Amino acid sequence: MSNDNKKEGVNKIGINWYPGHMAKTKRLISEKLDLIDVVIEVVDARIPYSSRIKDLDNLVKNKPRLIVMTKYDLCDRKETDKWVIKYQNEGYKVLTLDLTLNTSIDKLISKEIDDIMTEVNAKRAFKGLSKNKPKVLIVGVPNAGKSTLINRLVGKKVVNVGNKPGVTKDLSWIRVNNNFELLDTPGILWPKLDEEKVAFNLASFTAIKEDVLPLDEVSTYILKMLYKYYPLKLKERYGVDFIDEENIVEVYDAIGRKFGCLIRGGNIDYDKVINIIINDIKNGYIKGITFDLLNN
Ligand SMILES: Nc1nc2c(ncn2[C@@H]2O[C@H](COP(=O)(O)OP(=O)(O)OP(=O)(O)O)[C@@H](O)[C@H]2O)c(=O)[nH]1
Ligand SMILES: [Mg+2]
Repeated sequence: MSNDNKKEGVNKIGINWYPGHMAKTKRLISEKLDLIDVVIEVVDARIPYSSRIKDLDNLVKNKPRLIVMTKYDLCDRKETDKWVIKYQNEGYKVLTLDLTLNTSIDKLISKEIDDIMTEVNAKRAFKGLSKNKPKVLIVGVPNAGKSTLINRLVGKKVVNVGNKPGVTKDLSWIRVNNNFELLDTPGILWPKLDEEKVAFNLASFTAIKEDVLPLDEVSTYILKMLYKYYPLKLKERYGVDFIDEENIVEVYDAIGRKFGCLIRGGNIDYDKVINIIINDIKNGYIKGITFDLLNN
């Protein structure tokens, strides 16, 4: 947790977070783009800005787009809803979803796709072309919930899901009730990371592989964000009610003692403390949080 480590950690995120297979996924998506009628951009409702792929317009051009915010059950709805309104004002269609619920989201999505296709088909008819069965591209950062969304739409497990980035490795077509076809894709990020906050937000919500992350930096970031925006949750979970640059080691010590993370000699096992904090966020034990706050 030294300052040197901090600098190195930020660099590490910058260097390692865009593995070659993401470039390949983008190339494959580009090749298939002519077939696509609608793009569903899957966004994590807890980071409604940071989890939007920054160069997506270059990739999917002007294809009609629907933004689906997953994990609505885990976010701070008051804050996330501000982003929904912002994106709607920018002209996007936006849906917020809790994919753990047993509601029939296929009707919701079908309706949005039908709306978009009415326009698409009108243009096709004008050109003398027949109606299309919609082909829908699902894109998003790693771990956003793309494959979960597809399984929910189909009504059974047709693609693998998992609470870590990089679960989907290939592009695959899936048919939904004869209504439309979906293209599941591996999560993608963008090559140049110029916003440090975005990197830490993506890291906090497991869009970046753990083995390339400075985990102590990520857990400290999480603690500071909780202190700044959700102090009651910080207090409730960790018994901590104040954090600044000076007392951060004491904070880790206090959390370590609270959770019994001790090594021989009564010293604190910092790796364990870091794991607890990261897993609390990863597994959604701390709910009602959004780390992108408009006007902040
Ligand atoms: N609580 C909650 N968990 C969700 C929701 N949607 C997805 N998840 C969880 O998020 C994790 C990632 O889901 P995936 O569908 O595998 O994500 P993905 O975007 O396909 O990830 P990659 O294929 O790795 O890019 C899984 O543990 C899901 O159970 C949601 O609305 N609420
Ligand atoms: Mg997937």
